[in-house]
Amino acid sequence: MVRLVLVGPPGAGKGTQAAVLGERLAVPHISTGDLFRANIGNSTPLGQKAKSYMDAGELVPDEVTNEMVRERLAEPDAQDGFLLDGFPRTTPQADVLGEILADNGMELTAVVQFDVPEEELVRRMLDRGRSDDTEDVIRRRLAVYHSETEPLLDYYRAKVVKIDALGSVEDITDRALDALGQ
Ligand code: B4P
Repeated sequence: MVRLVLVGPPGAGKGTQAAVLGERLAVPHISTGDLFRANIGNSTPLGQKAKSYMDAGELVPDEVTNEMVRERLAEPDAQDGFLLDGFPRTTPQADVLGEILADNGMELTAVVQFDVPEEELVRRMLDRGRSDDTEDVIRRRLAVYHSETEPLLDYYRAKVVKIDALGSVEDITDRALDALGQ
């Protein structure tokens, strides 16, 4: 049973790997980006709040994000492990995750850091072509990653497992499983 957090810049392939790793490790893949996009697709109040931030390459405010994750982690399938993809993205979010885990007597197994050069990130996102993958928005998301999310690598330093996330999807999965001893 594992409780993992994936951290990496936008376009690093967190969502791609999380889908595979979740299956291989038999834990639910919980993606805040996917949860927001599902809410936007269903025009829920939460989706309406998230949309303008995502379109601008900004983070959705912590109070909205934290509550959504708190509810998702309370569901039965998350009690025996999970893989968090895209959360936490700020140190206040990491504090909230710490509280949720402590309240339930849980601990993180590891934080997997995806290492990819910036020019490759931009190339992948432009190829992906999601609505928030325009050049200006990508630049803003990268800047937000450096200022808001990168500090998590220091916050979690004892738990960080860094993997080279360049190469085929299969090779990266193998590297991640190896690094995690799975
Ligand atoms: P996310 O949905 O988390 O998206 P991402 O970081 O851009 O992408 P990811 O790293 O998952 O890359 P992917 O696998 O798709 O976030 C979107 C937005 O949601 C944020 O900007 C923010 O506004 C909001 N949000 C989410 N979480 C939040 C939070 N906690 N707090 C506040 N706001 C939050 O891969 C990228 C592309 O590369 C794909 O096309 C893929 O096919 C390709 N690819 C993958 N692996 C590859 C490989 N090995 N080689 C070549 N291409 C590869």
